[in-house]
Amino acid sequence: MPYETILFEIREAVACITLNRPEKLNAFTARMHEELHAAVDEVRGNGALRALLITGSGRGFCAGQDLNERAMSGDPDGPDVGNALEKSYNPLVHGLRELGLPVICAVNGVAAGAGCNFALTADIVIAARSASFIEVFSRIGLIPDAGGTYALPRLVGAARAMAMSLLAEPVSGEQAASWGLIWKCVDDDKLMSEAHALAQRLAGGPTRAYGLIKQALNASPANTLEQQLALEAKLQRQAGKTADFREGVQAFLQKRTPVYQGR
Ligand code: LHQ
Repeated sequence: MPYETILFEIREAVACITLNRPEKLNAFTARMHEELHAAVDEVRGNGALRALLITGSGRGFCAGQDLNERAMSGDPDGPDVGNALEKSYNPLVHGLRELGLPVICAVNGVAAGAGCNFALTADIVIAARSASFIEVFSRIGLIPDAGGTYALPRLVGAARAMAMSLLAEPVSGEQAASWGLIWKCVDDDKLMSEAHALAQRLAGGPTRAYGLIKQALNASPANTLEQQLALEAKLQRQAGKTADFREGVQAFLQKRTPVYQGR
């Protein structure tokens, strides 16, 4: 599909998706959802890819749902927002969480509403110092969606999750990093070089183990210790059968840097 609202590039083993409606702070439209869906499918289907980097063009990362879309205002009884979530947002969140390779999000500016929670779906989030995270939903009478009510209390604890959601105040990149909402915050002019370096580094790693690490950590909050130990045994059994594990051990014993193939 020709992309109009995103840019999709492949550099070596790294795919990069750039949300690209800068004049509207990259707000989501139905078209952008279709394109994101297609791009994530493309990443999933391309066995040569080993990391995905997501960012936004212009001064914002993503301002959430485009509130000008006709579907948002057509029905006098109010739109079926749940439908938009079920059809577009929820599959996007699932798709990224379940990708078997690391997803890095470089938050270059404001990340608001579903744009904030979309960013938090990534495995590693790195933000520019001038970026901000806003659970903006309550300003317009909605609740955090796109996985926000799942991610927030797990990342920053109940007190901060609740205040972020009720007050809808911007949280700066620096604050977000110090709270553990994201991995780290860097100077604006370093954001993209750091994010690309991180993506390249991860693309040279043991991709299958990374996918299994994601599965284990993402399952953890809902599991008992017993369930999690059983899951670790199951996933570690798979990791132990990979060529990358053999290479990792050999490289260690031979005192050299491992060369991982992602297999
Ligand atoms: C926008 C938007 C936007 C359209 C900036 N839409 N144009 C899911 C399922 C279905 C339905 C509902 O929702 C959801 C989930 C959600 O995401 S709900 C939350 C929706 N998002 C918002 O409520 C955020 C609205 N935006 C803002 O509050 C501000 O723009 C923020 C705080 C993000 C940034 O403020 P500023 O830096 O002052 O920028 P700005 O407001 O001047 O925006 C720049 C332009 O972008 C402007 O257009 P214009 O033509 O006037 O220059 C805005 O209208 C446009 N824009 N967000 N969501």
